[in-house]
Amino acid sequence: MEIEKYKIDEHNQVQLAAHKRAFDFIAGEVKNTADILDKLAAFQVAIPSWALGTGGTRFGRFPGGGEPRSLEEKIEDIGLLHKLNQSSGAISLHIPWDIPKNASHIKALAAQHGIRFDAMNSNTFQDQPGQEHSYKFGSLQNVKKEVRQQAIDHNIEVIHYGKELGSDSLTVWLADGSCFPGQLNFRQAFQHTLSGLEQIYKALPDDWKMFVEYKAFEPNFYSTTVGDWGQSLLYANKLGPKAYTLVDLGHHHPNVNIEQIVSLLLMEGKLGGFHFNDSKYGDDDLTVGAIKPYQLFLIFNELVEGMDARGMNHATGLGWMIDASHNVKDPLEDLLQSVEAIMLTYAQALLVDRRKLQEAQQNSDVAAAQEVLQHAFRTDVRALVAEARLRAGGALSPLGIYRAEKVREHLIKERGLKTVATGL
Ligand code: PSV
Ligand code: MN
Repeated sequence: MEIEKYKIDEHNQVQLAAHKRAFDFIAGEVKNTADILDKLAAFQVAIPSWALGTGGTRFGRFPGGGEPRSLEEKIEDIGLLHKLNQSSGAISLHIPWDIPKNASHIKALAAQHGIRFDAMNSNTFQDQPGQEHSYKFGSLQNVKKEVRQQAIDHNIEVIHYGKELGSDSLTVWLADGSCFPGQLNFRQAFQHTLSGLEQIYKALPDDWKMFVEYKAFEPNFYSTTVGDWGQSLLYANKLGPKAYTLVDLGHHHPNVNIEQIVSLLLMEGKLGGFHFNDSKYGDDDLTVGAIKPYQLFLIFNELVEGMDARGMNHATGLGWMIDASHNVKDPLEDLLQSVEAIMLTYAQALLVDRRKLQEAQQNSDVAAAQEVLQHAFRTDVRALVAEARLRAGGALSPLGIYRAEKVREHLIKERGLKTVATGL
């Protein structure tokens, strides 16, 4: 479904006066408004192709209808999100859920919507129909050479699809690990995995990056072969300069200090990709910022500080992606909320008075340091983010238009109530 630009303008018109009042106020408060608006406009978050359908749990799935039936329809959905918020100009594909049968057609369609191809994701955590060897006991770590080879070949095939689409990175997330003590020889599992990753790394084009994503647990519940940032960094360091660690917010044990991890990985030049979501207990796939907005702010604060220290471009220096798909919301509404939460938190991180913070740190003035951070976190930046969207041609209230224009109802009419998108 398409929302014409004039419709967006009409909706914006109704809210313009109130928005202007709020924007003038914040612009008067903030020193570097123009710079912040430019940075917000440049910042794009990739939407994963598997988040456009309703996610499920192992107990059930309750699809809301109108889900995209093909890769083309997924791109159309992201096109709609991007048109409204002007910050979702990228898609991250999962193979084999989204094999592009006609790459040039898919590429042209994405370009039409202003969407580029972000990291490609391989999948060796499920068995596909007709697949020769099972991944039940792992993929790259598997004790059987033929299983390992199959997983290597699959990743190389994913690179091939990515090259056709103009992507420049591969994310490898392995579900490999063990469920019971004694099931695995940890060193052998590590060595097998490393040698598989080395084969994949060799097939990587020169200008590509490889992201090694870690996860504390699930689907394995005793050990995970790439279980934390230390293990991921170990692989990335051994692989070489094109290999990086990827941080997914949902992949840590409770209360881990993720902002410190991010800071040190950036210092080492080894943070490559980032997956946004939120959680209360584990890998809960909840909307970004829905549970722990202050933690997200502290992480963003380190991202901005660490990237600036290395002279990195915020928009292009890391692969930014949402990685969530929950089972009770309209997925497109959920994604609009997630992107909004990311943009708000990024804006707050840009507000942090770095000079004052550094001064407080050098003086070990703990209270002053806290004041600096919480001042930025408690600033209402909604009008700043809305202004950046408005200037880029987007909507003052993306979710408001989505509802007013009854997008889901239209999608159900167009695609049917019983459609099920590929993905989890
Ligand atoms: C695994 O939990 C993960 O975070 C990886 O990024 C996967 O590619 C994605 O979720 C979807 O399964
Ligand atoms: Mn992830």
